Amino acid sequence: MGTNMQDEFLGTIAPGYEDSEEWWAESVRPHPDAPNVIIFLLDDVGFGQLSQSFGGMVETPNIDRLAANGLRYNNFHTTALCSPTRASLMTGRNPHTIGLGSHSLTAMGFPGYNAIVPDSCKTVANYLADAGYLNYALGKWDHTPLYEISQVGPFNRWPSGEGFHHAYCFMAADVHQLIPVMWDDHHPEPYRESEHLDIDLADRAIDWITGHKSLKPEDPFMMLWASGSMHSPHHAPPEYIEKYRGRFDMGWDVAREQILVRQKELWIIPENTKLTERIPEIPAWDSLDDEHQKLYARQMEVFAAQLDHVDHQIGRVVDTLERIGELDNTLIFVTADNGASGEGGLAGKFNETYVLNGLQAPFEASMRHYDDWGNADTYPHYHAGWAMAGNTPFRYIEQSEHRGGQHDSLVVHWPNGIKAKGEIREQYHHISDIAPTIMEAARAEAPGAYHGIEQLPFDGHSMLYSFNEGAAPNVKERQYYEMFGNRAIWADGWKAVTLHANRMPWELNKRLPFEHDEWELYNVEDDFSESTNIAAEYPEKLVELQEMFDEEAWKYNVYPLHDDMVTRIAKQQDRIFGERTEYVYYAPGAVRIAEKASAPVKNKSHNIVTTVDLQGDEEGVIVACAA
Ligand SMILES: [Ca+2]
Repeated sequence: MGTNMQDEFLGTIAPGYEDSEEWWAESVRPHPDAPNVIIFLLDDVGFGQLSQSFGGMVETPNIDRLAANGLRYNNFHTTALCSPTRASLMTGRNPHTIGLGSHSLTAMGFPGYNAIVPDSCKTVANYLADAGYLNYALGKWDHTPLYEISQVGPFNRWPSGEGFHHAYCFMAADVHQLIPVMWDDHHPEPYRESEHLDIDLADRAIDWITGHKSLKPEDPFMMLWASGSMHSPHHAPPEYIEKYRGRFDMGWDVAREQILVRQKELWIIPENTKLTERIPEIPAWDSLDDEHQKLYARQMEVFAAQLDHVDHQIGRVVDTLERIGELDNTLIFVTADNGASGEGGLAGKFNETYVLNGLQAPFEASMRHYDDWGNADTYPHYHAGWAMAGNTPFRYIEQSEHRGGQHDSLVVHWPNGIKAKGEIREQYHHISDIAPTIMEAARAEAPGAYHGIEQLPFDGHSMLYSFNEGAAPNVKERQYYEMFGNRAIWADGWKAVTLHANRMPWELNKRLPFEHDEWELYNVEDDFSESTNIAAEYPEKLVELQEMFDEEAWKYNVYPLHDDMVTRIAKQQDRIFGERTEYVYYAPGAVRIAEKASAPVKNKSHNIVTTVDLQGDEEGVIVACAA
């Protein structure tokens, strides 16, 4: 790490050793007070779900313990989707600045959307590596273009290219938690069964942390611990599922009311916060018959079980830090990448891949999996009604730029750097603010140039000022948002927002001209939940904010807007393979070739030819195509 260049040799060299003088470059050392850093990043977890310390209904004693001994930020925002949030988290820039305005799956050949993070925007891990940190990535890594995910890379956009020295990851939006498909650094791990991937991730984190502090006790590390929980598939050990049996029979409407009460009791939301109206597309719980209520309650029981379980795994890592005396010197963040996900649609799904094909799973098909919901034979997602409840008190869900999609809970724990215990912070912050915060905590400067390439400054602002100054005013002045045409701008306590085409996340094919979108206006200073649209009362304010959005959109590569997601996905593959029509795969090396890196066979005629050398009694699949 960080050794100086040999061409600065300051000793002397003569033909003989006796007349020469040795000289050693000094290694770059981290600041003696630089903390370890761990980001526990959960997936698709709503503001009202992350922990009981934010009013959630699931037992999360370990996250609660960190909250009680640290800070809770109640005005923290993400990008409303996995890929952009994760890239913004790593780089400290707005997602469109770095080509990740949307998911890398839906990339387009424009600077805001090409899914190619420019070399002028290296990550906090890159910078910390040069400042003497060792960096570890675990779990979900979801912003590498899928066609670059194979043994032959390129690896610039893998964890290794983004500054992580070791990685044990699944390079996708989600993974089977019980039969995980993992990459061990650049190597595909053989298929295997797991008791639960979150256990493996905690085990690996504990191995790495204890090894690191045994071998280099003085050197800090940074770890991204990005569980696939609570993204679909919802998988949990049976004893955890059993624990939650019957706890959600009240349904999502009553759940929202109960969460709201707890949030107010905890002072997590202002006393005058109004519960937003139920999303009209989602049925009232009381309108459902017993059979539907039974299945949908079960879906939430499994979700709760998995959240409880991942909290336990976070606790194992935290306990290890405590055991080796590193907990006080570790800056810990716990948050999620976006609000709760409604991609389960209006029935939930025993198999998530329905949604990827724009389909709803028939209720009867899901009901057949009632007993095994959450085990290895299912790949389930819950009804969008539970996502709505998870985002209490906000409106809408993941992908929307209303607060339901992008307002997330954040816990920060760092006894050496934060005096307060259990306090709430209300300053407005964004996922791009975490990287600058880490740099400031590490007492490291973001470099003007990285390995000879000039760096753009962070778009984000460090949050460190607020650690010990609870009443400090906002340092952010404005923040734009855009996701699949959903747009918003926050500035000085106001927010203008539009849900493009009124599209729900389970409606993949819905399109509409952008000029038809209706913008709403909220005074979020007084109306925390965005419950009362006051666009008609303040038309000039709305225009002012729309113009500000336009200004930010040009500044940060948000244009052009394009809402045809199906075509965007398909064009990616056409572009990658061009005119190539023949693909030959050789045994034994051609393994783990992901769909986007393999021969494109969808929507086109094709032949598959294979040579099978049979010995006699073999059985098995020769070719399979899973939808
Ligand atoms: Ca997500």
